[in-house]
Amino acid sequence: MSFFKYLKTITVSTMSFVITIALIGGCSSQQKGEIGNQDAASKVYVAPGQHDEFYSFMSGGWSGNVSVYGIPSGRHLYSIPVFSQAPINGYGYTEETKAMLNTSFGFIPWGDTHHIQPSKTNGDYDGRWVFINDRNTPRIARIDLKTFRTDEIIEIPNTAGQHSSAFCSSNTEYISANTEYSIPLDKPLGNGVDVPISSYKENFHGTVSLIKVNQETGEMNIGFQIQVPPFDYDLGRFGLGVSKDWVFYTMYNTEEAHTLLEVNASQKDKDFVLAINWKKAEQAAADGKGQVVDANYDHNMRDHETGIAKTEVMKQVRVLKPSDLEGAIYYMPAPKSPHGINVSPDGEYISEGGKLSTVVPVQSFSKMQTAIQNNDTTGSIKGIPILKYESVLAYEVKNAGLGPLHIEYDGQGHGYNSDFISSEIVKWDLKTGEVLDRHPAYYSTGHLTVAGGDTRHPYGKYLIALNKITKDRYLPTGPEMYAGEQLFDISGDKMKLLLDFPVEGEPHNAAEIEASLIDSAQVKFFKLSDNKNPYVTRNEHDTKVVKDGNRVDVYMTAIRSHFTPDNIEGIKVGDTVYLHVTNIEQEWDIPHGFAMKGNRNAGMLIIPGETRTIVWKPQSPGIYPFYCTDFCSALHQEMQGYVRVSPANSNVPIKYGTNKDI
Ligand code: RUQ
Ligand code: CUA
Repeated sequence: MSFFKYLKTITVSTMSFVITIALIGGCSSQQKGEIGNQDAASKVYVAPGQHDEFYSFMSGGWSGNVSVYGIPSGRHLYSIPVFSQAPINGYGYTEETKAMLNTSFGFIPWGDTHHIQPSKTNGDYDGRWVFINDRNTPRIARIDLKTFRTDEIIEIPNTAGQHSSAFCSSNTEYISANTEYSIPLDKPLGNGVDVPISSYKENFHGTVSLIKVNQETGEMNIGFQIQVPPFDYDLGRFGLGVSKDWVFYTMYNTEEAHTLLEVNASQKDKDFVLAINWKKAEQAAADGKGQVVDANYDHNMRDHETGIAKTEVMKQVRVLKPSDLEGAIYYMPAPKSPHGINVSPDGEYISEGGKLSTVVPVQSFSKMQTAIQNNDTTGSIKGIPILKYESVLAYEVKNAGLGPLHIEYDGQGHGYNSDFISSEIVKWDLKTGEVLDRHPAYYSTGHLTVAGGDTRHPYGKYLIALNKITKDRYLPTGPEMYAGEQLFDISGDKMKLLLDFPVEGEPHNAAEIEASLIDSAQVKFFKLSDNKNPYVTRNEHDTKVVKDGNRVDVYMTAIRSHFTPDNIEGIKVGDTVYLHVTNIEQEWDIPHGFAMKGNRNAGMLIIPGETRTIVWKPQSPGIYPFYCTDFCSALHQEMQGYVRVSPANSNVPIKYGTNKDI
């Protein structure tokens, strides 16, 4: 059947499925899952004052951030600002955090997050960091789990549509990132970037990037890149256990199409999984293989002393070619246009969601090693040998549903795949591929996440379907609705639907970490004595207003329930005012907010012990009130003040104070 016909068939079947569901309406117990069931309710009930068992970190998709949920309750605990400015606390607006969003393209206040990966030790989560990618502006962020804050963002050069990222190796040695959209590269890697689009085959290239993580500090640096053929590298996973030295990526568009990919990149029957022995690649880079080329990318880090983000402009990167990696890089055929990929807890099975096929192929790592030894190949592409499909295949999961996208494992010998088109979750035996159970999902599941599902020891217990379409699952909110997640109990033979809950943006994937790995290590406030911000004010006696030409620095403190100073005069139109506010509280959960009338900027939230700075350029003379935005005490309303702004040519002197006439 031609692809177009195929597409029509799947569209029609999706439609009729959706229509069927819509017709069944509210009266179907199946559609409502097992929610009405007391037993299901008690499984997700977390009593008031009690805590959830797991943190779920969900990529926020086009929100550019990460959302944190409690599982099993599905309660939204927090959203971590990452690639997008966050008016909720001033991230990306304050002077301390703005540099976090610098890129070689300039300041970019938005991102598209896709894949969350927690740091690991010996293949299990260790609760130190989570990493996440921005697909549009190729960047990777590291979030510290003691503070739930973005501490570092590194841009990835020679890359576009950075989708197969940010995957993490067994001991967090590397985070991996790739090109999905191949692009032309500057000399000496390519022929330059200003080339006709029609010269795709000659001039476009893909890259794989391995980002080295410092084990003490978490700091990321690009270890090396590998230049690969111009296919679309889609998703990836590092091996575990026996395969831990390897990393695997799905890819499509071996047709090398550059237009109407839905048809032109679906011509061939098979695409590939790219398998790289990263240990050997690391050795090749250490031996000086490949070449160090000019590059231009930003590396932003929060300075641990001052708390202020700084940008370092990076100028070089080492790039290897497949010819530098003999015996360390292979293609394994996969059914056309595969999407998700995952590796079983023991590292032996590698399975992909062949989204345009109905089977899930499962490759065997040991068979792959034998095939490599026997040179069991069917040719090569640009120096990358292609292993024989049959030689590396363990089995195909038949009846895996329509449009299999993602796979997870539960550590009890089962695999699970999601189906976008037939909207279901299918459970199978990991040794044989025999289908054991299937359950409808509402609707169109993309990623799946089993608690701890990509580790050596999955917690199992729960599976979350990250659905792309919400339709009628909640009270409608106009034409735009949040995405819907569904929590399944997978502890028994049959999957049981326990709970629906909505999430912000489009969560492409998620990771559940045992709460006990994270909760006891939380930072509750910052020690004022450790605050090395150059504009810190540690007590009210040291507050001041300093004018130097048109620049005014206000050194202010906040404590329940007043600012010092709270009356300021002598500021003129044309001045640039830096409002440095230090929260001098030393107690958990007592932030103060700060907002200035007429400021063309966000407000800010200041955590105890920290200093935050917002810039204000008053536009016209007048009295400008400011106030605390966070209800911090019974006298929170009273936490306010006034700034007098005079005309540019006035001679009102700088005066400031609290509880006195200035
Ligand atoms: S994706 S729905 Cu961006 Cu991970 Cu698969
Ligand atoms: Cu401080 Cu309200």
